Amino acid sequence: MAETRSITTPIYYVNAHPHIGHVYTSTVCDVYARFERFLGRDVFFLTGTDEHGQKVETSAREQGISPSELADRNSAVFRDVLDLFSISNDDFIRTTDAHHEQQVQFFVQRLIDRDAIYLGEFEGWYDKGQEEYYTETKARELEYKSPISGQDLVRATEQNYYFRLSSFQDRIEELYEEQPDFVRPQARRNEMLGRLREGLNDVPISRTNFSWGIPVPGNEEHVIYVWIDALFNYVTALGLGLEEEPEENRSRFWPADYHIVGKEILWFHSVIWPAVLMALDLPLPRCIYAHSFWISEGQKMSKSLGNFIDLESLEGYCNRYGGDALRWYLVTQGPLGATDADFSRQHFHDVYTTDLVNTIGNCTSRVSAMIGKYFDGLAPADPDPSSDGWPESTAVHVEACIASMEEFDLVDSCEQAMAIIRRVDVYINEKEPFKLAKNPDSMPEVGGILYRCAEALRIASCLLAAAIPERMEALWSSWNLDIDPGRGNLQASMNWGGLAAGTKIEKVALFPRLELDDSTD
Ligand code: ME8
Repeated sequence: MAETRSITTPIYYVNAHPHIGHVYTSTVCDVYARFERFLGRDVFFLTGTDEHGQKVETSAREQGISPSELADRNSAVFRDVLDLFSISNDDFIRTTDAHHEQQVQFFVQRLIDRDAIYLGEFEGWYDKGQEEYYTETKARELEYKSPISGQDLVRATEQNYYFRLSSFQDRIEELYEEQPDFVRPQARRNEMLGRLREGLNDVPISRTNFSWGIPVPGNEEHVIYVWIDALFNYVTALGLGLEEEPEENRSRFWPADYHIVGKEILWFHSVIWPAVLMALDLPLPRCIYAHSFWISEGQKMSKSLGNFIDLESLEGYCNRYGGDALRWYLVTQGPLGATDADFSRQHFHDVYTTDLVNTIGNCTSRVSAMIGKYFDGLAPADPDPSSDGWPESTAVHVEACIASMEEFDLVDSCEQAMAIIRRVDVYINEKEPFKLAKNPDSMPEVGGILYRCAEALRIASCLLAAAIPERMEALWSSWNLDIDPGRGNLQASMNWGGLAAGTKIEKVALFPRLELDDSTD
């Protein structure tokens, strides 16, 4: 049986339009999922939409439609985005899916039965936009304003169902202690630890001031807090909590390997969610990875500054540079670490030119042109395959590339593949096959050099296929390589010598050189 890997994005709110943030998180998950599938793993990649809550109810009212109409309409927009950006998710969950609603009620009932949820009175500082309560300490720190919308926090009292988060203090601290990689990156883990040490309070998990949500079982005046509803998507999509055996058994994908989220929703994922799972005796995910934010042209994105990277501007980049160029920029330059990343038109253009045009594009076209010129476009034989340590040095990068991907270090994983390509460039410059080819006696040597270059590029292309799938497929087709990530044989494809002598190597121009154009958005 193949090993499983499962990865999730947050499920996105349907009351806003998709933008770079959503495309980013979905793309990094997609790269991992594609790579792991190519490695032959049994992968489950989940994304979806978060459709309940007061904000959706209010927006729908303002637009004169029902909340479910609004949810249908905007959830479809998010689904279309996945196609547009070649996201290969295995499922798309909607929190309005009937099965999800039933399963959430099942879990909440179980939590009530176990006394992990109780009915009580609550007073606190409420962020209307985020539908989130803050403690006095936190509210004071925020100067009683929403960190997201800037609106005043309001004092609110409610009779609510509460989750006994306070009783999980020790277990959550132990979890952080025993699994230092439970929250990544490290700086975010430290932040969560700091907050944990302030002490955990019980959290309200129901609302009575609106109705667009899943009713609390047995007390329909209360709807389940949108965050609890939403977090459960990770297990309801896998069929957990269903009374009947689902058609497709996906329980093997729990616990998830990675929940990839933005830093603003880490607390829910790294403290509340594990406590809920503990209360249900369900296994915990392996890692909650919280990336930072994209800012734009040096500033926080905002509609009023005109630097908001919405779908339209992303499509502009795709149309001009190609979808893979956008993926490459997001993955290699994005905010996977603890600091925000700046999306700038100039930087995008520079990265495109340096990595894709000058490195991958130039090297592949150089090698195919020389094979065209000196060997009639047929891959030459290598008279001395072990020459210059190619099989070994490539294997080192392959291994490191795979190991980094497993650790969700996408930047290093891509870098390992790029290192192979850069070595090919250096090798050509050193060996100067174009000079050797002037002497007919040197042709076997030239053949060996070019074979090694093409073979190293073939291997690098397999490693890069998860990040830039469309262009790597174009390369495979020009070079008549029978590579199909769907066969899950990345390891085997990596063996040195996979390129057969005599293979037709056609010329390729993978990434056109472009001028910086101000009209991308
Ligand atoms: O929070 N840079 O949904 P949401 C990078 N429904 N990523 C960004 C970003 C930015 N500037 N802005 C947003 C919700 N994101 C809840 C989640 S999960 C059980 C419920 C990404 O539509 C990032 O992944 O506001 C962030 O966590 C997510 O979009 C928030 O999406």
